Amino acid sequence: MLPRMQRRYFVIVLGLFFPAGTALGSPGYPATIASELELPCEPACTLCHTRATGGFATVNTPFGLTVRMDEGLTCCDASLLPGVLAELRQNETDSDGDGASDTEELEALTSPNTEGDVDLACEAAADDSGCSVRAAVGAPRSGRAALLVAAVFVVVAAVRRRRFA
Ligand SMILES: [Ca+2]
Repeated sequence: MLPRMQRRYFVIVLGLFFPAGTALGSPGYPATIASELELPCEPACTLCHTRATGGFATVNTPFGLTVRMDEGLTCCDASLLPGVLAELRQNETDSDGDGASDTEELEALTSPNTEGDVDLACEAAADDSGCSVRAAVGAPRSGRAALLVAAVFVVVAAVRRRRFA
């Protein structure tokens, strides 16, 4: 068990890397949807998220609310998506209420969030991260690495100062 002071520094360091509201994980949600429904591109994060970069607490589009509230899909486990998509297909779920089911719309590359034949925002795969990951690692990786090094120095300095005080 870390002494109280060291625990405090440890929590501070964790906070630097994982600020409040950061969701980790969800790799491959867009890719899984594309592969399960045999789409030629990956749906943009805005299929489920209200922000183009995705992220925690932004799954509030009609389709996002369906998969989150009705199907119980949460962060970070893309292996759940095939079952969710199968259930949406079986139930002919229609999140935007336009008469075309969500899976029909996705397969036709139209948005299940907007009535009518509005094009689905779909993009070539840029990486295999999920929308939550994209938001969580918004800072350049080199910047995060520099932050890690700085944080380690702060903790080491604090522990040494305490030890030799
Ligand atoms: Ca629809």
